[in-house]
Amino acid sequence: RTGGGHSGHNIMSMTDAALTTTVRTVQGTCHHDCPDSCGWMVTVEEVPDAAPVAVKLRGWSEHPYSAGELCPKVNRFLDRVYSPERLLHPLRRVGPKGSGEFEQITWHEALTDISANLHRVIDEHGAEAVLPYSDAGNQSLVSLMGLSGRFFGHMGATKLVRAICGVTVGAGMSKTMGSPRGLDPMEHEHSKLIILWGTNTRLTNRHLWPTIETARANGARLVVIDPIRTLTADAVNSAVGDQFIQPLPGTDIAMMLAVMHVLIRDGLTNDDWVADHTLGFDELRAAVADWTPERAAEVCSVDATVITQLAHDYATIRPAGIRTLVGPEHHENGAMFHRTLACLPALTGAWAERGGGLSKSTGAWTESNIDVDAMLRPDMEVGDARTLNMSRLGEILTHPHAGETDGPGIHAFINWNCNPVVTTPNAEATRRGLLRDDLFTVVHEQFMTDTARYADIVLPATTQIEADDIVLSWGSLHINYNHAAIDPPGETVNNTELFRRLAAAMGYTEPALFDDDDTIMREALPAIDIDALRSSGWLRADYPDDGRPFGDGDFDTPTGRVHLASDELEAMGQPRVPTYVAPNEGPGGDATLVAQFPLQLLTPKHHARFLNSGYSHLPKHGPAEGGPFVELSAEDAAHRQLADGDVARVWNHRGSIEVPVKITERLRPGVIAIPWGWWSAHHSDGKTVNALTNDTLTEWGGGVAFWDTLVEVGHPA
Ligand SMILES: Nc1nc2c(c(=O)[nH]1)N[C@H]1C(S)=C(S)[C@@H](COP(=O)(O)OP(=O)(O)OC[C@H]3O[C@@H](n4cnc5c(=O)[nH]c(N)nc54)[C@H](O)[C@@H]3O)O[C@H]1N2
Ligand SMILES: Nc1nc2c(c(=O)[nH]1)N[C@H]1C(S)=C(S)[C@@H](COP(=O)(O)OP(=O)(O)OC[C@H]3O[C@@H](n4cnc5c(=O)[nH]c(N)nc54)[C@H](O)[C@@H]3O)O[C@H]1N2
Ligand code: SF4
Ligand SMILES: [Mo]
Repeated sequence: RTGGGHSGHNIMSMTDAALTTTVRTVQGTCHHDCPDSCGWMVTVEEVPDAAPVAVKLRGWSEHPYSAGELCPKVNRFLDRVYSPERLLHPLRRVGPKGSGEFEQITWHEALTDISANLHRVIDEHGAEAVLPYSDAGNQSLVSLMGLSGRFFGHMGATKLVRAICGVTVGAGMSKTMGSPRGLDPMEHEHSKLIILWGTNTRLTNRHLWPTIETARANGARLVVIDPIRTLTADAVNSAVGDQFIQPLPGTDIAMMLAVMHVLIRDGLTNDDWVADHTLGFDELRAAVADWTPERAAEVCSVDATVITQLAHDYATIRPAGIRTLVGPEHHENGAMFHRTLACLPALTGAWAERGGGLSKSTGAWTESNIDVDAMLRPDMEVGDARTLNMSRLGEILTHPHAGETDGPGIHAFINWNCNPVVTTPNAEATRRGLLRDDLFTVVHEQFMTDTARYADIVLPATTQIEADDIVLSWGSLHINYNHAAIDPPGETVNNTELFRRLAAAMGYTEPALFDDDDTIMREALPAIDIDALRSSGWLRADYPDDGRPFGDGDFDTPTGRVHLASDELEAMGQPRVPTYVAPNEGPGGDATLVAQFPLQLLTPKHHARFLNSGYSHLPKHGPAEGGPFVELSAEDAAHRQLADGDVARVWNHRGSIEVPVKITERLRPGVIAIPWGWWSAHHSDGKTVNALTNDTLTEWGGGVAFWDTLVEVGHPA
């Protein structure tokens, strides 16, 4: 299925005979690392002899998912495009690292400097001393996966594990179901019970909310499970039987084990379905035998009666759909969270009914269209370069061997498409690393971010309305086109042009390093008619017509069954069956740490006007949200003689920051929260929340435990 034959370039009107202003609308798609991938329409005005100007950017009413609505961040996207703060030219550092003092240089000077430094580093330390570092700042296909893999593979640079977001969800779920394929979230329209388990839909995935509301209008009940009483939890209406359940962070697996205990104990499992489509039921039954609701209650701090009721509701209100997204993977046991969650629909046979099952990222459906090898060209890699995990950046940059490897330390850091000083855990270690005199740093950015301030060379990047691309959604089944609406301003280039220029400067000659964007799209999506996509604006990835991805009970594991017990996990040294292991940095974890730092810190996405770290610096975004603060319960505040508005110090063994206090009823005692996304300049002491967060990796899947962070709070010294 495709869109309504909408042309990307409609001449709308010709006005004013004297000036001949041409007005046209250009269809595009939001590139942000957000599940919604909204369609938009840009209005562009042209007068002769001047560059076209985008005058309006609004939701595209014909987009099947976003249906004409954007969000408080992107409604003001043109302020971002035309911001006076926008980087438009290459810059060279003239002050100390981090000072933000730069001079403008030409592209030729920048490329000469970069290639000289890269050749020097490679000669002195080997190519693995070069660390490419990027994420999904622009998650469009060409921007995200374009030529960078080929360029650094050909160089033999260290390879980056890009698993800070979402990968662990899939890794966990795959161990149970054989792949990360789940329910299309729009199928929740057919659910009669919807459990939002660790996702803040109304904030982070707002275009799914109408689907949830439709289901509720048809009588569906809503359960929200989150350690924070979020905006989404505020939608719970207990008068109609909705429920908000507030476990301690990192403890949900215990609750899931107790839910399974009750399902089995009270005869609520679908025994025929379990017999036909699962493997290891007896082992699972033994594993949950001791997990009474009373035992789980002690771990999660949720009443045993609530857990028992949840199990009964889950089995009896049907179809029952569980929705999760990324939040819960950010724990030391993050992969096991999703592996265990995926066992629940198997015990009740929820997959058999339309609207039943488990939805998460839809990436596995949309991205299955990508020919990854054609795009990344692993055949062009030289040597057998090591891989390093992006979430360990602080350790990598400060360690003489870049961490637990015997390879070289990092001497060149090439960063684009992300802002790690603000977004990676244990950020002060990253900052210390970036201050090293023997590290050469290049940042390709739209703005002078906290990370760019540490660069030796800053290169200017385009925005989404300045280059064609394709956006494969991870929140719906849509694959969307993005037409460039205006020319790249100043000397900005998109991510692929950056690597074409770098390849030429390095003296590389392999033709595949110079493919144009159109060629890359066609190579990457061989089964998709790119020309048709260009004119329709969107198409929908293949998905079963009856809405039930596993309606016939045939799963993606080698056995075709749901693995309640897993040989594969055992071979990895992990528990065969769902098991609760308390996070080291959490209640029930390291007793010394708990005694020193008794509070659990969450640092969530919180502000409607922010998208990760990308908007807090803009005048209509940051100031309108006030500023950073620490939220804590009245009980925790009183215990520390802190009152609303006081400046508090929040600290642990990694760092310390100062923020104003906000007393809240959204959090239970023992749990505090600081919103994330603010930059150093917004904090009085020049640090951000990630100065405090835990960079321990998840047990498998390569994710990171941001949200197992213990702290203490008090008055500043
Ligand atoms: N407005 C806005 N929207 C965004 C973003 C943004 O910055 N701003 N960022 C985008 C990105 S990159 C992503 S990945 C998505 C993420 O989308 P979500 O996964 O929905 O959002 P998160 O805030 O990461 O986490 C969701 C919830 O998980 C909860 N949580 C944390 N630990 C636990 C736990 O142990 N158990 C349970 N049950 N819940 C837990 C948090 O309190 C939070 O409310 O949002 C995207 N959308
Ligand atoms: N404490 C805490 N930390 C977190 C999280 C949390 O919830 N709490 N969430 C984590 C999650 S889920 C994620 S996904 C990460 C996000 O971490 P990042 O990916 O670092 O976050 P963004 O703010 O989305 O960074 C996007 C940057 O890319 C730039 N950019 C946009 N488009 C382009 C382009 O086309 N080219 C180039 N070169 N640059 C471009 C933007 O200007 C912006 O500065 O943060 C993680 N960090
Ligand atoms: S940030 Fe998300 S909600 Fe906002 S326009 Fe982009 S895709 Fe839509
Ligand atoms: Mo993310």
